[in-house]
Amino acid sequence: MPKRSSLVVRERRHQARRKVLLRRLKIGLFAAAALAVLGLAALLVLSPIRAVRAPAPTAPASAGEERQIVTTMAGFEPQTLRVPAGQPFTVRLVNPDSQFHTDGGGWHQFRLETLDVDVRVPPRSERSQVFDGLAAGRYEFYCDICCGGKESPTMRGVIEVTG
Ligand SMILES: [Cu+2]
Repeated sequence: MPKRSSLVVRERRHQARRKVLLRRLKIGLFAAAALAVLGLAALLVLSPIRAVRAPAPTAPASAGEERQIVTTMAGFEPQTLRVPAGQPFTVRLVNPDSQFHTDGGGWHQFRLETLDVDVRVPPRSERSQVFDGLAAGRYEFYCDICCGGKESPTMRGVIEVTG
């Protein structure tokens, strides 16, 4: 009889310990799941902010005089650059458009076929293109990403090089 009761006691202790372990396991699993959900939520909340706040790439090298062209859905501003022949210069392309434009996602392009230049400017960013001294002439550029592409009269321009 005392043997049996000690067996029962041992069995009860065993069960109690198992219950405690099970409860700890449940709490651990719940905590892990809660952390995973919180982490995912934080990622979802922060990722668009991070995208918008993405720092502009470091300023690229520039040479000579710097000329700025603002490129938006309305076109290039200005559409004509006049530079002297044989002088290096830098075109700074500023794109203030947001990525929420349905037409091209806010990207613009600065394409000069004759010089094999193809700069793509992401939304709310700047890019620079350095030109070594050019020979006199007209160098046409266009954007083929938005607004009907290169056939659009506003998404075209020209660099007039005189010497
Ligand atoms: Cu464009």
